[in-house]
Amino acid sequence: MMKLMTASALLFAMVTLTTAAGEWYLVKKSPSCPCGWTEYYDQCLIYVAKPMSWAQAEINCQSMNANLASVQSLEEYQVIQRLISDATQQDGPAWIGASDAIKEKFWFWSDGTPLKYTNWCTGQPDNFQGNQNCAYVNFSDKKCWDDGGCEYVIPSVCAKKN
Ligand SMILES: [Ca+2]
Ligand SMILES: [Ca+2]
Repeated sequence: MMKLMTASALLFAMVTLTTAAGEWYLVKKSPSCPCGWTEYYDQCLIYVAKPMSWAQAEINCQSMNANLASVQSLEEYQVIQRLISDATQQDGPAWIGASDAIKEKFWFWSDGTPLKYTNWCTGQPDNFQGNQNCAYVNFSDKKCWDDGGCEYVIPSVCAKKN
């Protein structure tokens, strides 16, 4: 009797695993992001026009199951810049997820990943007046990154896994 139960439990487990794998396959194959989001590899990106402080912007992203965007390559930065220019016909500033607010010069992304790729403007991040801990894009004519005061109120870009 015990052996029979064990065998049927095993069979049940196998069926469950197969179903789970099938569902996972369906999820992975799903190509589309929610309405209004732009697909980029396994991510969905969105430009948020409403001006907010960096922390407000991050919490707003989190309310959509996202974080402020963590930019991992020049290509991804260019996608984000295009998102901004498509939405606004301008190349204005927007928060991304990099911050050194926890410890000066220790930059990381709000989604928990380390900063590898960066596009800082020359001389940035400079922590101007000892109080610049949050990264935004499209600074200066070069449209590169600057560290600004986290209380600046500007648009933002969120990203989440697709
Ligand atoms: Ca700083
Ligand atoms: Ca700066």
